Amino acid sequence: MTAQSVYSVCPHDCPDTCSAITTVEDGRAVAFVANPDHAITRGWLCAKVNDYLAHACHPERLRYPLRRTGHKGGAPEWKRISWGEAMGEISERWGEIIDRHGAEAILPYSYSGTLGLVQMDVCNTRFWNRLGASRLIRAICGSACEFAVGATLGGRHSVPYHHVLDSEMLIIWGSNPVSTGPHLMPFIRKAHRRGCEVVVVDPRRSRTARGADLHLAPRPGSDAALALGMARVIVDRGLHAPDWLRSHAFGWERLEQRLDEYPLEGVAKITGVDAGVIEEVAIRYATRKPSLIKFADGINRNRNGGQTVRALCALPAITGQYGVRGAGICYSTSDYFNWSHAALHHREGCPAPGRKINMNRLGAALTGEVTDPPVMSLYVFGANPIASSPNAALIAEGLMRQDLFTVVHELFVTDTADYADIVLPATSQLEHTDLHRGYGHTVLAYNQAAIPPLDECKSNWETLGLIATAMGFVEPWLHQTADEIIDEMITETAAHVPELKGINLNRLKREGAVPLALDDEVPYADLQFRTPSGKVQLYCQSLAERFGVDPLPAWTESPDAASPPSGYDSDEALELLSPAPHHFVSSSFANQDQLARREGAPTLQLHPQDAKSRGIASGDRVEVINSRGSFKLEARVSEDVIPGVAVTYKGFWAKQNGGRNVNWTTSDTLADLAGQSTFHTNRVWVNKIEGRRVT
Ligand SMILES: Nc1nc2c(c(=O)[nH]1)N[C@H]1C(S)=C(S)[C@@H](COP(=O)(O)OP(=O)(O)OC[C@H]3O[C@@H](n4cnc5c(=O)[nH]c(N)nc54)[C@H](O)[C@@H]3O)O[C@H]1N2
Ligand SMILES: Nc1nc2c(c(=O)[nH]1)N[C@H]1C(S)=C(S)[C@@H](COP(=O)(O)OP(=O)(O)OC[C@H]3O[C@@H](n4cnc5c(=O)[nH]c(N)nc54)[C@H](O)[C@@H]3O)O[C@H]1N2
Ligand SMILES: [Mo]
Repeated sequence: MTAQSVYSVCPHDCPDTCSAITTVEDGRAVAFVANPDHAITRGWLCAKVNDYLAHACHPERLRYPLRRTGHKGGAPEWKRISWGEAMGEISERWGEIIDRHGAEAILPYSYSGTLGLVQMDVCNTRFWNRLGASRLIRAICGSACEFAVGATLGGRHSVPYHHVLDSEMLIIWGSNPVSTGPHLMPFIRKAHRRGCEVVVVDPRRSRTARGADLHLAPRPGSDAALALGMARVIVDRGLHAPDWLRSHAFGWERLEQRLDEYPLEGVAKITGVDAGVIEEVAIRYATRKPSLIKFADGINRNRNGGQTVRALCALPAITGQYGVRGAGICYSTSDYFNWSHAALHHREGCPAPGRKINMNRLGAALTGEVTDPPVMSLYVFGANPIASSPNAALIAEGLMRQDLFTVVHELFVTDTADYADIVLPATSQLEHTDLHRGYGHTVLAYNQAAIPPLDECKSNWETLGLIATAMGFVEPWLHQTADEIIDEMITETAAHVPELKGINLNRLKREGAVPLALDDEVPYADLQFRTPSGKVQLYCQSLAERFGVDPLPAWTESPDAASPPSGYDSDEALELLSPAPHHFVSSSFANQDQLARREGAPTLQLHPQDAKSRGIASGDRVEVINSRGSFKLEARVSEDVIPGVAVTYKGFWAKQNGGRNVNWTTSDTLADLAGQSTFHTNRVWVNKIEGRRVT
């Protein structure tokens, strides 16, 4: 028996993108452990991925292509078919659809099952360009953040995790890294022990808030007012940096005037946070320098998410803290380099790019919002929209259409796969090759296929190659190996990204993880911002023109339009937040027994006041309902949430929880910027199931 070790990478949606080592014996993976030499992973894996073999070797992994024989939805019946039959049927159906409606009638839907360059980025682009299919606006997660940060600073260039060791104050604003980016935590804890003050801003007491010095719990969606109110305090006290602002910010005079609209008492009223506390935090933020603001994408998932993030990005400018080690913002490193667009897309000989469809409007798109041509086929891979996309009841309605041809490429028969006409079995990360870059750091990591694919599983890229062949597409860039793609992408990108110098496929294979040549850089140290003014763009005309938002950061009340179901009063509504669960990544892992046990059944957390007025006690079954839909779960009465707010976690599979989850209530209304999803702007009504109250 010979054991062999290969480099692996956690492919899941998390800023940490950990590097691991898989041990293989006789073609079987026997161990998956953290890479001790990776600067972020540092020899440990999170609760979700620690037992990755249980995920990859799950007894319910799909192993063969399936064709549905019974009804769509519910508990469909399946018949095993060969890959040849599956390819024949897909190419034939698509051929007919293209003849009748054009290729834009086909919509690929993918998101975050894997974040690999080959199995996600390249799979999102090349084949669909060649086909001329509709394109997906990928706005489910953080597009408002991306646009807001990009417009203000010129790109996403987060401070490296270890720079928090130099911070004197850290505000973790609407983020929960204990669960969502755990490899930042050892740095935060070390800084904290050394005396760095840690403040968490979150309407609920999250795991991260529990460990903070101070927890501010504003009303959901009121953070822009909070930030601008803090700015006003800072200016009133003369703690801002006028010289810095004059030299390095654009639009400060106008923003300074705008701050008149955010007096302390008014902001306290909007946010529900005590005026004295806001004042104290503002003063400390401006005086305990360097001070750092950490946020992730959770903060932007509400209707005014884009303007909220612009307000947060203004604070370091007002206090002159961009370009200072341990200060500024800690968000995403995604713009340290961008892959060569030409190599990613390979548009040679392709039809004109197809129309764009916002992924947050999937249900609407399938049920009449998109016409000329209507969507006649959906190809889902690396995503589970029935469980994870907003307004799932409408998505289910769309997927029930008898004339819609749905193909789902998956590792498991998910909630979404239940609606497929054809299900194709996908490889796990242990069975395919890929290249990954973190979005919380700047290390590239190579994932070598450790074991052969399980039975008839195929990777995303291999599957699209087979469909390309069946459709008669012979372009070589649709039929490269994963290594050829990685090699080409690095070589082409290195032509405009000097930080890739010295990094190539062979080195990645040999070393597993290779940092870009800028890991210790202080972002914006040269105070050059890639914005139109070259400065921090506090006033932004282009955003105003493109999205119709105020050119300055501003807070506007942007309530959910959900109307009360009959028998309920409007003022009985609660704001339902559905943040990230600790033991799943969105709906990935929620079908894994041990993790599901640790996470527990879904609960609805309610403040005692809201529970009392509804006659609800911990352990009661409750129904959560609004005009979009409803779902049922168990109540937990807790002071961890503020009055007027309820909390449950995203990610639970609908079919394992009575047929529906939180996304039966979430809204598909788009946010203020970039078509962003608005999961957290969700008005619901809550009712104990036995015995509806008599009103
Ligand atoms: N364990 C785990 N890790 C994950 C994920 C997962 O599902 N599970 N998902 C991954 C993905 S896809 C992403 S995008 C990231 C997200 O990473 P984060 O943004 O850190 O996570 P979220 O839980 O989405 O949101 C963070 C916090 O925002 C709070 N929040 C909601 N609305 C408001 C508001 O209006 N104001 C304020 N101040 N706070 C608010 C929520 O209560 C929550 O605690 O995490 C990634 N990591
Ligand atoms: N209520 C609520 N819902 C939310 C959010 C929220 O805050 N609240 N957050 C949203 C956010 S931030 C995000 S990013 C989205 C994520 O939404 P999705 O991207 O849909 O993520 P998952 O639900 O994890 O589904 C990913 C699927 O990909 C499959 N998969 C994994 N690897 C592969 C592969 O290599 N090939 C193929 N073909 N399949 C693979 C997995 O088995 C899994 O079923 O969820 C959103 N949903
Ligand atoms: Mo996300």
